[in-house]
Amino acid sequence: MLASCWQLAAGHLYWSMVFGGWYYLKLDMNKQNIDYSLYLVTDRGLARGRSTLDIVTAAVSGGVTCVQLREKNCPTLEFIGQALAIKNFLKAREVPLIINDRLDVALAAAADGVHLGQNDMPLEMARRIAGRSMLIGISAESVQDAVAAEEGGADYLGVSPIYATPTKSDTAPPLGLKGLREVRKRVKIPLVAIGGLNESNAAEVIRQGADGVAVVSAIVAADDPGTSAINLKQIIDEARNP
Ligand code: TZP
Ligand code: MG
Repeated sequence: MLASCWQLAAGHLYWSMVFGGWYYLKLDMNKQNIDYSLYLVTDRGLARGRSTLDIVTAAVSGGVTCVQLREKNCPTLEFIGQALAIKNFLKAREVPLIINDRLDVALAAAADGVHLGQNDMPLEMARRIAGRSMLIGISAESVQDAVAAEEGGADYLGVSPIYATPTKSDTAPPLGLKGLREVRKRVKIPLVAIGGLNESNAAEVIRQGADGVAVVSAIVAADDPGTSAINLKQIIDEARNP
């Protein structure tokens, strides 16, 4: 009797370990399959009266592979409402939604990830709250930021700013291509370059080792965000596969 109880417990433990291992592997595989190549960051102030969902719709049909919803002055309820509507649109297209700054909003809207800056919630706390399956992206403004974020378990980096940009003025000094190359040498996790990027310089940041190009104004403020996304995607794809 005692022996069979023991066998039952051992069997249970065995299957929990097999299933648990498979589950964690699956989570990691999902996270490793993210395509960061053309990463859109929204900004309603630059959208020239067009809705964020309209911009996202055009941008995704043009080839945007990842969307970050960035709302700096928006009541929480409205932020969650936007996130849910955009998540609903992106889900069917298998494009991940990442929420800027607000882990609570990301969790409430079942977004795929959260993007945190150096003055936002610390990575370790965010990971504890968010769990393993949520993507956590960290803004790195130096090699030190990048190395610390990788060691702390970030899933990807936003390396910023590459060039000075009127879209965000409270940034560290621009890293330039040299700074980007240095970060690339020191970390293995995916990195997207951001700050002053557009059709004229997107190929260069890919050639310097970025996995993706993140843009705000080059798509959000464009006359035709869809065409802008098509052009950027083509430039990036060509630079990735020369
Ligand atoms: N983070 C670093 S630079 C930046 C952000 C959100 C703004 C980039 O905007 P743009 O218009 O693509 O230069
Ligand atoms: Mg932030």
